[in-house]
Parts: sequence; structure tokens; C-alpha cells
Amino acid sequence: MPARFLTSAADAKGFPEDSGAELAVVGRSNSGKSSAINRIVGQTKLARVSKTPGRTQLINFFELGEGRRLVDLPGYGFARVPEEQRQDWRRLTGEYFESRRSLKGLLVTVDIRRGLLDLDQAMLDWAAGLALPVMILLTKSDKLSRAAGATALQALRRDLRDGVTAELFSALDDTGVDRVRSQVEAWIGGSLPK
Ligand SMILES: Nc1nc2c(ncn2[C@@H]2O[C@H](COP(=O)(O)OP(=O)(O)O)[C@@H](O)[C@H]2O)c(=O)[nH]1
Ligand SMILES: [Mg+2]
Repeated sequence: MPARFLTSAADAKGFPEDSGAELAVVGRSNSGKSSAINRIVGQTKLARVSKTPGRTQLINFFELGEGRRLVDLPGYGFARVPEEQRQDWRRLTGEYFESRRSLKGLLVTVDIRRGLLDLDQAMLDWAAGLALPVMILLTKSDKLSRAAGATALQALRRDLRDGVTAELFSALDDTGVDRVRSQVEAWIGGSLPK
């Protein structure tokens, strides 16, 4: 079964039934989250890839198979966002993290050229508090040489707590795609669409 769009939610009332298993994807605006989602599910246009980030404050649910979902959380860290929208983000994301029993793991997209910033660290702390396993995708790894990418990955891995892993990732040259897909399958069971 190909992955398909299920629903968008602006609050907890719009979430689909909390059964089965799902993983969530989150990251800074423009960090390559939508591109990663498309690559992971093997479709080019499931999640929109945007050059003007920061607008959507919706949680998008995609179905990957019977009772298995991928959840696209709104991005954070877009500079020109009013305080009101930041609060919306915290409320919506908080309602999601604090209610979803079917949530099995979190992918965090981090642009390899920027590295882990404060808001990424806050997200990792939040996940730690919920005992939620995390895989960090160091995205756009094609922008660095192989050696520079390996160095960045090693440096990041040194500081990670238990339950957090990291991989190089590129939606452009497919670096890391197989590993991420395996992790997703381990979290939610079944096999991903090709
Ligand atoms: N070179 C390169 N560019 C990428 C990659 N992934 C995303 N991008 C570009 O980064 C920008 C933001 O990507 P997008 O997936 O929309 O990020 P999002 O805002 O986090 O969902 C777009 O211009 C993408 O084409 C990648 O793996 N390699
Ligand atoms: Mg996006």
C-alpha cells in the first residue's frame, strides 16, 4: 500500500484515533523535514517541499499501512514568526506529545551545516522527559564532503544521551535512507512502502 494522506489537525480534537503505532517527524523550518519524509516513504510529493517555510501550524497524519502512521509536526525556529504563532506551536505540539500513546519514536531533522541549535536541544530534552526514542537526521549531508560529514556525525554522537541516535542523511543522494527506514520499521512494525 502506498503511503497516503490521512488528515490535518489544528488541535487534539482533530487527531485520528490513538491506536496502532506512529512515528513523528519534527525539526527547524527549512531543515529538510518534508524532503526527508518524502524520501522515507518513497514518494516525491507526499509532504510539500517549500522554499517559504514557517507558515503551517498543522499536524499532518499520513497512513503507511493498516494502523501505522507517520506524523508531520509543524517546524520550529523560523525567525519571522510572531510570538502568538510560537505559542500556537507549543500548544499544538504539547497536546500531541502529551496525549499520543501510539507514538513510538521521533525523527528530528537537523541541517548538518547548522548543527544542533537551542530549539533542537529543547526538543531532545522534551523527548527525554517522555522517554521517547529519537533518531537525529543530519540532513543535506551532500552539502559537505564525506570527511566533513563523518566528523560532524562523530562530534554529535559524542554528546547524545541514551535513547538518541544520529545518522547522516541526504534526500538528494540517498545517504542514510535505508537506515532511517529500518529504524522506522522497527518502531512501528510492518514494512514501509518502497
Ligand atoms: N542539497 C540538499 N538540499 C535539500 C535536502 N533536503 C532538503 N533540501 C532543500 O532544503 C530546502 C528545505 O527543504 P524542506 O524539505 O522543504 O524543509 P522543511 O522546511 O524542513 O520541510 C529546500 O530548498 C530543499 O530542496 C538535501 O538532502 N540536500
Ligand atoms: Mg516542510
